[in-house]
Amino acid sequence: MKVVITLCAILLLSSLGHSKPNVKWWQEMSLYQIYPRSFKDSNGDGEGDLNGIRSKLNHLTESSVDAFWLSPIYPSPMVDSGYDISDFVSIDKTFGTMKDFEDLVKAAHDARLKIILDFVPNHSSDQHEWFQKSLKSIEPYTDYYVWHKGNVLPNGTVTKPNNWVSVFGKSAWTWREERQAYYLHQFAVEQPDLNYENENVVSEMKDVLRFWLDKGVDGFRVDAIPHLCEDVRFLDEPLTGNPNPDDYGYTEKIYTKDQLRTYEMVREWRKVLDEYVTSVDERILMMEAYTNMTMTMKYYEYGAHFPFNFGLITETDRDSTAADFGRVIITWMLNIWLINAGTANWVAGNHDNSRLVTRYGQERAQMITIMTLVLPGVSVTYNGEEIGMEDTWISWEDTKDPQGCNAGKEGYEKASRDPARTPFQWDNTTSAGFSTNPKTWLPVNKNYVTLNLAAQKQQDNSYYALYKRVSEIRMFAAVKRGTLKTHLLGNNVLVLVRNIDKYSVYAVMNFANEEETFDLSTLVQAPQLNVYYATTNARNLIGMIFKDFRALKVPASAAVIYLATAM
Ligand SMILES: *[C@@H]1O[C@H](CO)[C@@H](O)[C@H](O)[C@H]1NC(C)=O
Ligand SMILES: *[C@@H]1O[C@H](CO)[C@@H](O)[C@H](O)[C@H]1NC(C)=O
Ligand SMILES: *[C@@H]1O[C@H](CO)[C@@H](O)[C@H](O)[C@H]1NC(C)=O
Ligand SMILES: CC(=O)N[C@H]1CO[C@H](CO)[C@@H](O)[C@@H]1O
Ligand SMILES: [Ca+2]
Ligand SMILES: [Ca+2]
Repeated sequence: MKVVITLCAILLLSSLGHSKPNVKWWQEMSLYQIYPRSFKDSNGDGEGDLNGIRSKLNHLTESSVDAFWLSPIYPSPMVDSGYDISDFVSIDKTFGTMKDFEDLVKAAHDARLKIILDFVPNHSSDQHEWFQKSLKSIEPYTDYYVWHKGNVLPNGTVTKPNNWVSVFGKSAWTWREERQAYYLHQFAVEQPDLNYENENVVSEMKDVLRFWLDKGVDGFRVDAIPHLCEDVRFLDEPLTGNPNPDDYGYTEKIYTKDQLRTYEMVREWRKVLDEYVTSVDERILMMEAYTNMTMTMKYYEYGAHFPFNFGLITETDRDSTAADFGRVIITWMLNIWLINAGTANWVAGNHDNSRLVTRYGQERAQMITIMTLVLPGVSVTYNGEEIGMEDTWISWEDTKDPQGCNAGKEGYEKASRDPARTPFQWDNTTSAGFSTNPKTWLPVNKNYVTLNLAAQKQQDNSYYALYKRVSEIRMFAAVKRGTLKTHLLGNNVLVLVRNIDKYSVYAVMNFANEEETFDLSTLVQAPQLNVYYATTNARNLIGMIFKDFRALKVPASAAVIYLATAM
């Protein structure tokens, strides 16, 4: 018999507990990320658009989604798939018109869905009017960006201000003849960094928030926030030992990431959002921050509703053990509990990472989907993960992502994020039902003929069936606002227990390649366990009832969810 090791038991008495019954809409939402270019094309040009999204809102409501966020939909030369914005307050014509956007907001709210936009404050496109005027030193735009004259050597040669490297590789500085100066770009050359030392920039960007809040959006997901402000002494960063000065990993980011002024800006944006709070409504700020735990937690302190929790993405892979997953969960819960901040959230995928099924394999991916849906707080789903879409191989000729292009023909396959950005697979018609056009901006994965939503809706053993069924469990009080305990049974079985009053939900996940027998008798205070859901390898368990908990079995690489009601 396996020994029960309680890794840690955490009472979630913070804002999810029953001490505060009026939980806010965003604290327990199922949040869905839409990558607009690849979701649904309504006019046959091969690119997704706003009317396409509007036509598919029923997919979100059917999937128990509460809110969705849109990757950028603003005018953009599309050097970085819309993260290079040339006008922060309008809609790119590829996606539609402002009227289409207003219609989408209305349709979303009519369907009781919250709509969240991507806010990209670190940089604009080099085609933005501000940058064009800044290039020519036209006031008040002269200092809207981070300009530097460079260093003048004794023989008159001008060199880059310092050794800072762009996230996409190569120097973060580019020279412009017109201005006789270098500008900073922490991302692509075409994405000059805005200068938050300039008060006009600070207030312009607050007005950008107000513009969209006035249109009725429910909040923002803030892009690349750790890179917002830089140290204005412009000193060289220390070297890491990586010998290639073109690699982002060449320097230690002590002057270009996690600066205090960045957090102060977050606090100011929160004040702007709070101008819009009503007794029934609250607009939210979510931070995209790939940084360490301390610096991540600090966003709560400075007014973010929450920073995304990327622990599952950054700390686990297809070889991780049950204990590794347990540790990621506990680390996050412990950290938010320590700062008394409340809302947890779980992100397993997004448009910057390989698809779940590709990264972890089919069976593990399913377990991770279960974890994100059963754990406390917010669950985040990247579009396509609910049907288990896989990475698509993209040729060098078809590559669009600058991170891929910069890596060159030899390196692009490793660097490009395009494989996780291909069109959503709705059905088995032309272009997977994404577009009537057989040619789409990125190719459709050939597996769409069988891997698509319509087909999965008809199979009770499909990825989507799992997503839909497990999402429904989020309505249960135990999952909505119950406590969480995690247990490691032996080396391979992780159990998540959610409990409120006499109701409990047990999610049991077996990470081993063989069947495991485990004992839940010390954990269950109810007369019986009812199997609510089981993944592919354990299908025969669905609907079964167990009264003896001492030697339960879970097949290799399977997960089982049990419900129990104490007497
Ligand atoms: C000036 O000096 C630098 C560094 O020693 C050298 O790389 C560069 O070629 C020189 N330029 C000219 C025009 O001599
Ligand atoms: C986290 O990052 C900050 C800022 O970069 C640094 O000062 C701190 O030492 C780091 N903490 C840990 C635990 O690594
Ligand atoms: C296409 O999908 C429909 C509906 O899901 C299904 O009935 C049909 O058999 C599929 N056709 C092919 C060729 O797979
Ligand atoms: C996940 C995500 O949105 N990542 C974005 C971070 O910011 C850079 C620059 O804007 C984008 O290229 C990434 O896609
Ligand atoms: Ca279109
Ligand atoms: Ca910046």
